[in-house]
Amino acid sequence: MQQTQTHYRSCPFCEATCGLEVETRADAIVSVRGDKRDPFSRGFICPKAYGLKELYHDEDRLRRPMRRTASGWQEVAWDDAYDEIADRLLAIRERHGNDAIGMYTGNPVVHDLGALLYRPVFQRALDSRSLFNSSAIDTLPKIVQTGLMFGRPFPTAVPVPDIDRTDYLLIIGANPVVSHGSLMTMPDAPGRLKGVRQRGGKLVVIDPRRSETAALADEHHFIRPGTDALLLLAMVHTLFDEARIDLGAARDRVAGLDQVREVAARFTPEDVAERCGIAPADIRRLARELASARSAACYGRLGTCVQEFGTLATWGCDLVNILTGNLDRPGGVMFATPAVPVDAALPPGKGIEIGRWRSRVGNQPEVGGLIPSSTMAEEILTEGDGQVRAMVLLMTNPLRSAANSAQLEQAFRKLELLVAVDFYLNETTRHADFILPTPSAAEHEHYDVGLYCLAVRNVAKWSEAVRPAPDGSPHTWEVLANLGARLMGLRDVPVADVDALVLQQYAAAAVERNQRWQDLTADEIVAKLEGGIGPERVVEMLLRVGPYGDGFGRNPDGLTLERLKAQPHGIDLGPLEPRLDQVLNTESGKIELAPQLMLDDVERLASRARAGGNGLLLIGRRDLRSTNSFTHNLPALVKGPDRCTLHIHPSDADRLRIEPGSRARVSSRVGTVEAPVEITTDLMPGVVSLPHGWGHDADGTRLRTASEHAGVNTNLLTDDQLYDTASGTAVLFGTPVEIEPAESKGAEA
Ligand SMILES: Nc1nc2c(c(=O)[nH]1)N[C@H]1C(S)=C(S)[C@@H](COP(=O)(O)OP(=O)(O)OC[C@H]3O[C@@H](n4cnc5c(=O)[nH]c(N)nc54)[C@H](O)[C@@H]3O)O[C@H]1N2
Ligand SMILES: Nc1nc2c(c(=O)[nH]1)N[C@H]1C(S)=C(S)[C@@H](COP(=O)(O)OP(=O)(O)OC[C@H]3O[C@@H](n4cnc5c(=O)[nH]c(N)nc54)[C@H](O)[C@@H]3O)O[C@H]1N2
Ligand code: SF4
Ligand SMILES: [Mo]
Repeated sequence: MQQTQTHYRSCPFCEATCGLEVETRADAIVSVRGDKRDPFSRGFICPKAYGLKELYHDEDRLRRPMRRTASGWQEVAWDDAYDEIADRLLAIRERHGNDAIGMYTGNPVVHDLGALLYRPVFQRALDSRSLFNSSAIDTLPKIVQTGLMFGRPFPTAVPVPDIDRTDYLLIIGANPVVSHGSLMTMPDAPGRLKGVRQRGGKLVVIDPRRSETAALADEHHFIRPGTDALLLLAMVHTLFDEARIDLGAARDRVAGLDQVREVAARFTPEDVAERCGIAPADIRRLARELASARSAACYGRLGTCVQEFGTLATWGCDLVNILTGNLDRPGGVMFATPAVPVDAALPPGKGIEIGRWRSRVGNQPEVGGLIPSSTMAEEILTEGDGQVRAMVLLMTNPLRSAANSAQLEQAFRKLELLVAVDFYLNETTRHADFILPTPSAAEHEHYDVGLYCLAVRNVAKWSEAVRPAPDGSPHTWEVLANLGARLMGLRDVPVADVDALVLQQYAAAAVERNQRWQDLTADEIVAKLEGGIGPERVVEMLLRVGPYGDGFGRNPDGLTLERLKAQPHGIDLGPLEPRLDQVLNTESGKIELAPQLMLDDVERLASRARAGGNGLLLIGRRDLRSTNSFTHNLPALVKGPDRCTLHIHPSDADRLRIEPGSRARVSSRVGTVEAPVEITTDLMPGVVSLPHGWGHDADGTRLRTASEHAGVNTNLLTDDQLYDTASGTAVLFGTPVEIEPAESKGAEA
C-alpha cells in the first residue's frame, strides 16, 4: 500500500489565499481540505478548492506542447517548440519590426509565481509597444488612481478595508460573499462580513443587484449601472457642505483639496439622485454615517471599475475614505506591509506614467507602458506600419473574457502566429499555432507576492508543490526564460545562466529600493543565493531584504525562506499598521487628491449625468463555483442546474413579453446571444445580468465536460468601443442591450 502524504499550500482559484491541506498517494491527489492551522483562513474553503484535484487529474488538460499542422494538432518536443516559435517570431520582427509582436496575459498569472516574476523578463526580450494591458479588463482604474494619488506602482499602495476592525463598511460594486474579495485579500469573506455586524458595526451595499453580499447587509440600495461616480461625488459634496471634512492621518499631507471641493460643488445629491436611483436624503445620510462612524471604509471593486466612469468612481471611493479621516487608521482603509516587497519587480519611478505614446489605431494613451486590451482587435486588423501580426498569450482566454470577442476572434484568425502558454485546448487556444502547457497549480511551488500586498492582515506563506510536474515539463518561468533568451539571440545559453542574469537584475533593483540595509550590495545577495534557481530564489531574496527579513544575516532573528518553509501553515505577522509615511511617494510628497486626469474627465461625467439614457443595461454576475472561464471543465464545479441564465426583473419581463423559463434574445451594438431566462426581483428594473466565461460550444476544443455545460458567451455583447476614457478600461458592466423573446422555447418551463 502506498504512503499518504500531506501537503500545505494556498488555493489558486481566487484572491482569498485560503490554506489547503492536500493529501496525495503515489501519483494521485486524494483529498483537498481546508487547513485548520492556517492562521489566516483557519480551515475556511469554498467549493472551488476541490478543483485543485480535478484540474490536476483532468484528462483534457494538455501535458505536452502542441503544434498545429496541416493534418491537425501534433505533439512536439519542448526544445523544438522553443526553436520554431523563436525562429518565426524573429522572422516577423525582422520583416515588420518589434511592434508587430503583441502579448496579452490573463488572470491566473497571479497564482503562478514564475509567470508573475518572469513575464517582465520576457516582455523586455520582446521589446514591443504592442503589450496589451490585461489590467484594463478589471483593475486599471485602481492602478491609475492609486498610482496618481500615492505615487507608487500597483499593487504597493492600494488601501484595503481593515475589515476585522471596521465599524462601518460601505461596499459599492463588489460581491465578496461570492467573489471572496478582490484587491482585498482575505479568506472567509462571509465570516468576516458577518463579523462587522456581530461587533455592532454596519454594512451597507450599493449594487444594481441584490447580491449575496447585499443579503448579509444592514442596508442595500440599487444603483443604476455606471452612476457610482455621481453618487460618490455627491457624498463628497455633502461632506464639504456640512463641514464634515476631517483628514485624520492625512492632515497636512494632501494637495488639491480646493479642486476637489470645486468639483464636488457641481454634484449635489439632488442633482444626481434620479440618475443613480438613490434618494438625496439617503446620499446625505450615507455621507454623514461614514464621517461619524468611529472607523469606516468605502470599498469598491468591479462594479466601480469595469464601467463607463471607472476611474472617477474609483477615485470617489478613496476621496470618501480620505476626507472622512479613514485612510491609514485602524478600522479604516490601510496599506499592507508585505513580507515580500514586490517593488523590485516593478518599473521604477513615481507611481504611474500615462500617455507617453498612443496606440496606433484608436489613439488610446499607454498606461504604465501598456496599451488597453480593448485595442487588441483593431491593432491586429488594421493594416499599416506597426500592425500586430503575431501574439503571445499567457494564461488567458480572451475569446471568452474580453469585450466584443467575436471581433477579436476574427482578428486572431488573421494572425501569422499565435502562441499560447496554456494547458487547455479551448475557445482561444484552438486558434493557436503552438500551445505550451505549463503545469497546473498543484504542480508548482508558490508564494502570493501580489495578493499579500492587498491583504487585510499581514501574513506570509510558502506553498508547496503537491505533485511534481510531469517528467520533462518545464515551469512557466522556464518557458518564458527559454523563449526570451532566444529572442535576445542567446539560444545556446543554458536557462540557469539566463536565470542568473535575472537574479542579478532583481537584486540590483531590490538593493536600490531597500531603505533598511544600507550596506547590502547586489553582489553579496547573488553570492549568498548561489545554488538556488528560478522564482523561489527571487522570493528568498525579496523576503530577506523585506521588512521582516534577516537582511542576509544583519537581523539574525528575521525571516528567511528556510524559516518560512518550516511553518507550512503560514505565519501571521499581525494586523495592518499605519504606514502612510512609508507609502507616500509623489513628487509633492502629498496625497494628490485631484490628479489632472480625473479633473479632465469630470466634464464627461457631468454631461452624461444630464444626457443619461433609460434603456436596458447588461451587467455581469459571478457564481461561487466558477473562476472566470477555466474551471468549467471540472465536473464538481459545473454539475447541477444551468447557471448561465439571463436575470431580468418581472416588470421588464412583462413589458417585453418574456415568459418565465423561456429563452430571450439579447442584442447589443456588436452581437446577439440567446439565453434561458430567470425572472427575479433581485435586480433593479432596467438592468439585466449574464455571467461571463461561458460559451463552451465552439468546434475544435478539447473540453469534454465544459462543452456539456456550454452556456453562452456574454462577451459577444460587450462592446470594445465602450470604455472608461480616463483609463481605457472596457465597459463590461452597463452595456446597452435590447431584449426580445427567442423563438425557440427552453425545454423546461
Ligand atoms: N463580461 C464580463 N467579462 C469579464 C468579466 C466580467 O465580470 N464580465 N470579468 C473579467 C475579469 S475580472 C477577468 S480577471 C478576466 C479573466 O479572463 P482571463 O484572464 O482570460 O481568465 P480565464 O478566462 O479564466 O482564462 C484563463 C486561461 O488560463 C489557463 N490557465 C489557468 N490556469 C493555468 C495554469 O496554472 N497554467 C497554465 N499554463 N494555464 C492556465 C486556462 O486554460 C485559460 O485558458 O475576465 C474578464 N471578463
Ligand atoms: N466565485 C468566483 N470568484 C471570483 C471570480 C469568479 O469568476 N468567480 N473572479 C475573480 C476575479 S478575476 C475578480 S476581478 C473578482 C471580482 O470581485 P467582485 O468585484 O467582488 O465581483 P463581482 O461579482 O463582479 O462583483 C461586482 C458587483 O458589482 C455589481 N455591479 C455591476 N455594475 C455595477 C455598477 O455600475 N455599480 C455598482 N455599484 N455595482 C455594479 C454587480 O452586480 C456585482 O454584484 O472576483 C474574483 N473571484
Ligand atoms: S475562497 Fe478562493 S481561495 Fe478560498 S477556497 Fe475558495 S477559491 Fe480557493
Ligand atoms: Mo479579475
